[in-house]
Amino acid sequence: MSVNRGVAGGAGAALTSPFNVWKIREDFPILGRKVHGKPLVYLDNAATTQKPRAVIDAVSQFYSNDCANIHRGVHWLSERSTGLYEDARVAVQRFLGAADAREIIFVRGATEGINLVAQSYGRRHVGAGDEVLISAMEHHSNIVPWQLLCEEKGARLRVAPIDDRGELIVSEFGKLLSSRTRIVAVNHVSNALGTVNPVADLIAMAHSAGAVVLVDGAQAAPHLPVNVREMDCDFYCFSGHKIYGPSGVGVLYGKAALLESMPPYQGGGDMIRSVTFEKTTFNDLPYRFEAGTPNIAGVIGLGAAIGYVSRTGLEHIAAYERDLLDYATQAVSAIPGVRVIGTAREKAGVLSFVVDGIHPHDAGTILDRQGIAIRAGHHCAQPVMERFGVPATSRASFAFYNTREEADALARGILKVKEIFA
Ligand code: 7TS
Repeated sequence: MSVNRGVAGGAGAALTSPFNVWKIREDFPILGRKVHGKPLVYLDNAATTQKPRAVIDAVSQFYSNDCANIHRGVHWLSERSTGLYEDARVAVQRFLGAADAREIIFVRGATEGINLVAQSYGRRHVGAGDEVLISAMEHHSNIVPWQLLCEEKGARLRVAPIDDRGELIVSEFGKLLSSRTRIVAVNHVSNALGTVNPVADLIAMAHSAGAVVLVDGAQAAPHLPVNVREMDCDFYCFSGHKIYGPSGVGVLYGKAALLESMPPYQGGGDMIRSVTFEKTTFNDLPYRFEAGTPNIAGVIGLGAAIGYVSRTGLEHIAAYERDLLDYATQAVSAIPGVRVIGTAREKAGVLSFVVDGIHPHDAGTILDRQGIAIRAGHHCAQPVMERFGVPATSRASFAFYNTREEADALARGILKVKEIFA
């Protein structure tokens, strides 16, 4: 008996999945609520995901029972909270397949992870005439930090183009690599198009040119199995709130040797070994990059989220979501006047589209009245919109608690939008 069935319907989705989506939905209290009197159909998961009871309870439990600052107390409670915080680091290390927990830095989110690398590694290693290479499908947070760096250093930002499907043109990417390339920064999955990039190939190419590679995994970590050692990236980042964890917390993975060689990003408590007015020496990894009191409850909640998705298994999640995305894409693209933006062969999670003659904001508003939450806009990827000649798209983005019935509701909702504007 489910309170979180949302849109009523059969077990079509469950039949194609090794796990039971209806059972999973029961773990997410919010999925049972109504919006405008209609069952919530939450399809804005690329913006943020909903939280399972395990995460809500972990955060609540911390504040109810275990709250103390970490790494500094001699008292029992502080040891306890430090233990919970460091357990989460080990959970993330295993989740990413990293060699060492010292390679896991807790940050505010993907955005801060990228800024940390730009400001610490970048300012030390990028000089006048050097180049930073990104792709044309990056989120603004993987564009602007590199622009700031290049401006400061007199370096040049190069951009690898994408084709009409929204796939990176790998040969062009290769041509833009040279001995001047210091850093390559690419997303693993595009938030606006859903494209999955062939990151292992790109990394191998970049390494041959002598560049280090940061992979922005904000839209990948929740949807695909990630192994940073197999991929051989130098840096990988993601946000807690997009992987069913709390907001205000995220992860930067970096190879230990690189992190060891990097100057501090921010100064403050916990990142030092000793301080005098003459000289400060810095702490070991990972603490050197975690100045000040971190988001302790957030980190513990993220650990719970990692545990939750790991129990379900990213392989199962990926397979289920791929089937669901294919199903939704077919249903939506069958509607006359609908154009899907982003038709890469490898996609994850995201269905961006435009409806002829209807602004995405209007479409989004009418869908909202039916309880369907999507995002309309440029998705913080304005260059992608420009590439496809649209000011904005409507974007439905999926999680493993979404169902085929919800995809059907989206398609019906779009028909209603067309009816209203006819
Ligand atoms: N990189 C990608 C690929 C993203 O999709 C996002 C957020 C970020 C970085 C930044 O993440 P943050 O948690 O630090 O803000 N993307 C979106 C989105 O698509 N809709 O809202 C936020």
